[in-house]
Amino acid sequence: MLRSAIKLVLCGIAMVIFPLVLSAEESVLTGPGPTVIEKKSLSRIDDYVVMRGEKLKHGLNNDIAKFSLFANIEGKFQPVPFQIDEMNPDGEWVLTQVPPEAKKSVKPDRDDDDGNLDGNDELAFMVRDAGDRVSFNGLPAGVMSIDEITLRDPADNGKAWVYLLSFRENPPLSKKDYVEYKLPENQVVAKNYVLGFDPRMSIAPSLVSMFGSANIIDRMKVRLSTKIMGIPFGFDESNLVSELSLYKDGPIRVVRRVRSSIQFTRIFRTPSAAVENVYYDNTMVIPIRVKMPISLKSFSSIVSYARVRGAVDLQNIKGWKIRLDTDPRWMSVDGKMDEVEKNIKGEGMSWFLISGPEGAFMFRLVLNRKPDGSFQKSPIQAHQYYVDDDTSLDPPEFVPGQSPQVGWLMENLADLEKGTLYLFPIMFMIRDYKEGMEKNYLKILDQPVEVTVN
Ligand SMILES: [Ca+2]
Ligand SMILES: [Ca+2]
Ligand SMILES: [Ca+2]
Ligand SMILES: [Ca+2]
Repeated sequence: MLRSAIKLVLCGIAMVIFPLVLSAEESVLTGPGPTVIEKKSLSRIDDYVVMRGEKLKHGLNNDIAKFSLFANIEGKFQPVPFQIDEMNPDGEWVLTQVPPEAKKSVKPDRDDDDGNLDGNDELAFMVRDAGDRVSFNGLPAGVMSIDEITLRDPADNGKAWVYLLSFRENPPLSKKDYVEYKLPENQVVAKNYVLGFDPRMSIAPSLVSMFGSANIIDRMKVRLSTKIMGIPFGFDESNLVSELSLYKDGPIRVVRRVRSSIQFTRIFRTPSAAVENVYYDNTMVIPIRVKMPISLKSFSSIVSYARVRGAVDLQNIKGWKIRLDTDPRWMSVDGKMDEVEKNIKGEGMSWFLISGPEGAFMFRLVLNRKPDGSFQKSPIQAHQYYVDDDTSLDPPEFVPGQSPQVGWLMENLADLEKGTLYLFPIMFMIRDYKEGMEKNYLKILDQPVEVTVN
């Protein structure tokens, strides 16, 4: 008797509380309702979009925890995945997550405003999540500010919109998460790929699986050869001592920082430098900034030449094919060099594409622009490195042979001037690849979606 009375009371309380909880969220969405004033016409789906806070008209300097991004999709104004990443006053990423092995040695980064959206902080989202343009008759309940973000494709004038809303409290958020950083496995798990890192070489992946394929990578190879005062001298990626530092795992991207130094001899090691890798659901970006403290050119009597090979040594892709942007012919991966492969034209190569049954992997190297897209003058000349030969050893390597190895030889490093040089390796994992689809991925950098804010 007593037990059923308690049950009844509990049910009653639950029935009162549940609608309250639900309506707290719902009221936001059903406020003085948005009405569609222009349908989405943007057809791009592969791009990530990154916008600096300084563009905002209304939400600048609000608490990041109070924001949500909305879009009108299929007749519903709803939260979509996004993230806001802080940058400190020096323009460095503010990374807030500490891997277990670094708990003792590193502290989470903080921005100088400690959690507000300021001018150099970045809003990131995927272009496919944008929707129709809507109008508001006044602010929806609980919303403190609205920034209307218009996306425009400069190629065909297609348009779409997202809305950055800041709330008094408890912003409703999308539950979608496109990419995840799994510790302790040390793997980035994204929609189109899985990347894993070997603790012996945490700067570069030792596992790359696309759309569920076997591991296609042996290792990344970075091999420098130079002559200093007439004496040949070199190092390879095994001279890099790297350790995972901080990271940030959001719904749109994972940012992972690795600190590396070069161990030249048993005793001599350079100071460590940080490199961040950025992972989206279909794209990886490694924005590299090289600060040259001196002009190598003025030391040409000491450093007579310097060349670096940056390439991926692959495995498990027999039967796949490869092409370079500088030559329309496809090369066959079969462990042997044929006439096409021996005579392939790769002068000035800026990307290559590896295509197999699971999809395609496109690797692009940008040498002539700064992170903001503006032009950068660089003395570096790049051309192809390509060897498809199971019997051609290239130690140090985990899997003997080059099956195949493809990438760049970068020349004229001895002509580098004093100053900052930007390098921009970017990789795309293309689902259901058909010839020509790479054009959509080239547009991400070459004709970026324009972003304006009202
Ligand atoms: Ca900032
Ligand atoms: Ca900030
Ligand atoms: Ca071949
Ligand atoms: Ca190998």
